[in-house]
Amino acid sequence: MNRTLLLADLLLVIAVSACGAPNTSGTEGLPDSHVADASTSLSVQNCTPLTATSVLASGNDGNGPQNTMDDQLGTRWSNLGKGSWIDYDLGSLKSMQGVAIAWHEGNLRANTFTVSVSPDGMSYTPVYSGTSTGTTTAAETYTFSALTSRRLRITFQGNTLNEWASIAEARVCAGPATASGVVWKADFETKDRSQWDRAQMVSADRLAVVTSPVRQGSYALKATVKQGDDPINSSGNRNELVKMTNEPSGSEYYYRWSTMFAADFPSAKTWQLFTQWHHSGSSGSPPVEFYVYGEEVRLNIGGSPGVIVWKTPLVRGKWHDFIFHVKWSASASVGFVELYYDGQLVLPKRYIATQFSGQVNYLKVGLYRSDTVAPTGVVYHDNWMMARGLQDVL
Ligand SMILES: [Ca+2]
Ligand SMILES: [Ca+2]
Repeated sequence: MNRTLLLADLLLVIAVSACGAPNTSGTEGLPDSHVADASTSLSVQNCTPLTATSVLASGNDGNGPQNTMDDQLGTRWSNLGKGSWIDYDLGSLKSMQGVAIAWHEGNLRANTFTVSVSPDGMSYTPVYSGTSTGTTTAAETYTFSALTSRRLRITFQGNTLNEWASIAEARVCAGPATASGVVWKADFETKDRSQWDRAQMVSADRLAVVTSPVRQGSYALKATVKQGDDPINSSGNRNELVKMTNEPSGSEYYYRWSTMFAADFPSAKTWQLFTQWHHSGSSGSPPVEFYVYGEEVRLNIGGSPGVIVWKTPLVRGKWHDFIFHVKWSASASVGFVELYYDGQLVLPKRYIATQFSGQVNYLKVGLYRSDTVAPTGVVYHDNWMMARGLQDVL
């Protein structure tokens, strides 16, 4: 009797193990007849697969994450535990709109999971959550709204049989080709201000094209403001270049530029704008303002009072790279802003009104500040570009 029970126990253990029961060590089960033949290769439907340049996972049981990129359904990545993740790097920003996943033993258990994406490996945005059908070992395609990003992470939240995260193959699915094209460039390599529509300056030395420092090429802009500089008989002191961008309502653009604040840039508890999109009307604060206040760099959207959507400590004496993505609209549910600063996504897409109703905007770059600031202010600008696609400004 004892012997029979022992044998039954042993058989149970083998059976459970073969189906991939949870255990606290070792690998997930054994290869068995449920699994696709090792020679079965991946095919995906409703997905144009992108090739990842590398893959990482939160851990593995000896079945490493590379096994999800070998085209073979008989090899897999496995890791025990809810919260296990696998993360594909596409090597650069790409348009994507889904992920195809062939789950190990996907015909025996339904897997609950989430998908998130990241442009930089630091900030992740969830884009999908759901459960596999549990009816097939073939790849299933899960779609989300098209977006541009670099990394895609699948996070396992459990399945109907156990807590093994096991994926035979996975591919990020390409999104539709995104708009591209450079609309305008102002890198000062013409050695003058001719890439801009006009200048508001008290004298030519206030908006000088210089050979040092430069961020790109051989020339950059040095903008200087001294107390009392008021070339347009308006509020504040300024010397600014103007580009009549006149972005239509509903349009979407990427802007790239680099700015350096001089080592002696004034510290003042008031506004010192270095880039602004001014509304076509003449009065009131502009809808988009990049400015220094005290020892902070800030981005304010919506005029006065508006909303400070981003700020960072002011760092003088080095170039800072901006990539600013905007959908222009007077509607807070349509317009948005997104900002990369020094190569990092610092402001994920935030919906907000970026125009005033019935008005368009134009770009002003240089230095415009409160007339209460006494010390001379110097700021450098270079490498301006306005384009339709993120790939254009990278
Ligand atoms: Ca595989
Ligand atoms: Ca340049």
